[in-house]
Amino acid sequence: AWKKFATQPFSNVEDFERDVVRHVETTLARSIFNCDETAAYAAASLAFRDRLITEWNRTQQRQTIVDGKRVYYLSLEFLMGRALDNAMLNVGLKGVAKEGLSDLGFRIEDVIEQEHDAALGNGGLGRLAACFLDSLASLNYPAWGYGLRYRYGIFKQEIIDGYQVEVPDYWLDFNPWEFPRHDIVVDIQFHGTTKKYQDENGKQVTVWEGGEIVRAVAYDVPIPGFDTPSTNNLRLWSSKAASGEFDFQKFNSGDYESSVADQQRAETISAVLYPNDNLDRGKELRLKQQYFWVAASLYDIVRRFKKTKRAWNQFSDQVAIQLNDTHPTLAIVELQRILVDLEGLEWDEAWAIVSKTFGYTNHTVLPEALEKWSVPLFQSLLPRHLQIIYEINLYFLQSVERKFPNDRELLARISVIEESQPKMIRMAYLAIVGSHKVNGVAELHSDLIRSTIFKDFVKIFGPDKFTNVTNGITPRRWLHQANPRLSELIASKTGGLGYLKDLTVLGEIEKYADDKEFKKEWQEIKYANKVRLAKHIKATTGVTVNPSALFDIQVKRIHEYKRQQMNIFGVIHRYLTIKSMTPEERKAVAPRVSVFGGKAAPGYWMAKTIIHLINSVGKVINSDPEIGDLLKVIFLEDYNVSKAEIIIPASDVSEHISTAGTEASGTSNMKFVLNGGLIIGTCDGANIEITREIGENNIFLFGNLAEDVEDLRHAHNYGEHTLDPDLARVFEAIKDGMFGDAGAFGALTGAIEDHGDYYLVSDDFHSYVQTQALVDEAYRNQDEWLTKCITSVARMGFFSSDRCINEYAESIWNIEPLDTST
Ligand code: 26Q
Repeated sequence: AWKKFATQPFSNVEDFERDVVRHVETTLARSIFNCDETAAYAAASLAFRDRLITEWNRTQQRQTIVDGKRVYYLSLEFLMGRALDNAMLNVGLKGVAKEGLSDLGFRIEDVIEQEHDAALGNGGLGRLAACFLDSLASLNYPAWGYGLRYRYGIFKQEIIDGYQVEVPDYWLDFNPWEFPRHDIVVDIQFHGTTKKYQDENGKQVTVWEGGEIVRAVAYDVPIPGFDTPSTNNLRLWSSKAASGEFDFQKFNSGDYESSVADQQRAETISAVLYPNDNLDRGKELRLKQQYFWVAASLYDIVRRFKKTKRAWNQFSDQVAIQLNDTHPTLAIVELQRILVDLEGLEWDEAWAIVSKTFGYTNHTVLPEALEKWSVPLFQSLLPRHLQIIYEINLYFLQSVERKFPNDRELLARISVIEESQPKMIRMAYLAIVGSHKVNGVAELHSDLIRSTIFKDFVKIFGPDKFTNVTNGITPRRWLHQANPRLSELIASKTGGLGYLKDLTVLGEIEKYADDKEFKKEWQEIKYANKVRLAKHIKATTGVTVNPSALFDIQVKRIHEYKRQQMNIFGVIHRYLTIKSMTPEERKAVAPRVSVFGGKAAPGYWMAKTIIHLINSVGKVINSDPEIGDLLKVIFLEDYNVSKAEIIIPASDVSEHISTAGTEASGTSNMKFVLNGGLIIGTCDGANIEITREIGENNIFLFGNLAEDVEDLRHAHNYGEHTLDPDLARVFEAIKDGMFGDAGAFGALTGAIEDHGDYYLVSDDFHSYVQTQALVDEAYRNQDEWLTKCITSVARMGFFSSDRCINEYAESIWNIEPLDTST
């Protein structure tokens, strides 16, 4: 009987409309005569959700029956963006939805716009995790994501009088994409004490007792694959008070207030995403978040494994766990604790299992981003874990001592414990020691970690443990969804949407790189995308920009190493140059719109000053009647995933200009090129591999190389630093008050003039300005420009996150896709 009544999800327009109306009337309890866009969004989402749930359940059943190896992706960040558009496209029913919604009186774009971004991440690392989930599902891998269900995602950015103001992002008001699992709860322990004793067989055992308990509740999010029934699971943990007798007693004895306070303290753990990107601040609550999430996830993973009744030595044949940076490193310690303390395995036996299970991905070489936690903090919060870390370190140091006898300095350098005041735990070292593979995210970055920060470990473990997996992006969201017209054009020349499943098929469009008709269509699409962005700029900033101007875009987190300051100094230089021209000379200037966007960490004062300068410069230039359309400067408020989907397809040129050797990979560089924009960039991160793939005639590279950075910095510190003359003129203009209160920007100029110019802005400035002139020149020849763009897109196949995930699957996880035909 069950089968007969199983849910039949819609697949045509009429059934879709019926589902939407049913959800409006019954699920939302609203009259169809009172159905606005919000309600239409809600009902359409619920209709698609019904479809996803069916396939999601099937996928999970299939995984259980096959009983093969699964991969678990542990990430504190998942920057998902909107789900409805993605679900419609991945399921292949956007056309149906469009027609159905139109019948009901709605434009699908307006309905999609109602959704609040799921912004549970800061930037690159979090968005990478989201692209990986899309690829894992699209490639039918049995995979789960584990994260935290923050009540507040990354803050919303408002620009008030040119300054960044942070507004909380409360996004859970109505979220049809999550399913609370009130039956899946794990109680997580903090603080307390440890005791050692002998059990009945005379074996030494350690128990961890007392302290406080916080309850983790699972919330599941379905992740649909593209053009496949596979629908994977993202499990996010939410914290709440454990309803113990203690609270109950408090409550009954009239201590209501303190019982509520306990509740709030527990809920604080998953309340908010830390808004720092590439910076570690060592806050206790952050460590609590990490352990809470890691312990709940491991309990869940181990429980699933135990159901299969296998022997422990088969654990790593069934389970691969990938650590997205060091944030989940405690998982290594927690699994060792479970196996030794709770399951009674011998230390060595347990350690063999643990170190075969984990893989660790490093995303940064910046010293200020390498996680360290103080030993006293650990002692108080996780006393048993501290003991285990010491023990892991002891065995590790002993093994190194055997291999490299009498090298005390080596031991001090590689110890998981830094002998500082207070002592610190080096999480990256712990992650390396406890993993079977360590990877960087682009070739240069992987080479750098092998030759600098992890050099000693390469000597100890051998080179095979360290590898590279160059990042990728999902072409479903970053081409098909963000740029539907370009996707359609490509599909029309490559035999349909198959290219979205094998991005190397893009190669087939290279034969149109000189095709007049094709180029015309290409140019029209780019122009339409620029018109769309121009409208957005007008609506949000009030500034009118000319869509025929060259759109030059830099959108990413604001950070000194990414050098937005160099970009805005370049804009000022351009402004001064135009101002010094005769009207006749100005006629030859190529019009340009410089677009910036990105959030500064709330405590990162220098980054906030950069935002302030960009806005101050924009205010002056945009209202200068002499300049008109020749130059406009725009700061787009609140850059996020859904805004990226409008911004990226509209670029002619995008800027990826980090100091060489600092940007691990970058992924927006890939998104911009895939959408037919060219890059101005340094020889850093994935720019280098993009150049290799698309050809150096199709990219504007400039600046010093990573291998020269150390010497340049050294020279600066010995006073051999002369300010670039063009940059000096820019600084004079700033100091003259051309952009308002000169004092406000003293820190920015001072960092370069007086404090060693750590990010080499002055060293690279001349080369940057010259290369920008080459961009102007190249853009003048639209015919050649279009050839460059088309050729570049044709050669971007390598940068699909599908390729990237297949590399992880083969070389790190050793997992196979599931057969979805049964
Ligand atoms: C660490 C400790 C305490 C608080 C916060 C953090 C923290 C949070 C986020 C440290 C780092 C991050 C994020 C790092 C990040 O986004 N890295 C980027 O990862 C991308 C994907 O690999 C790369 O493309 C970028 O180059 C890299 O900057």
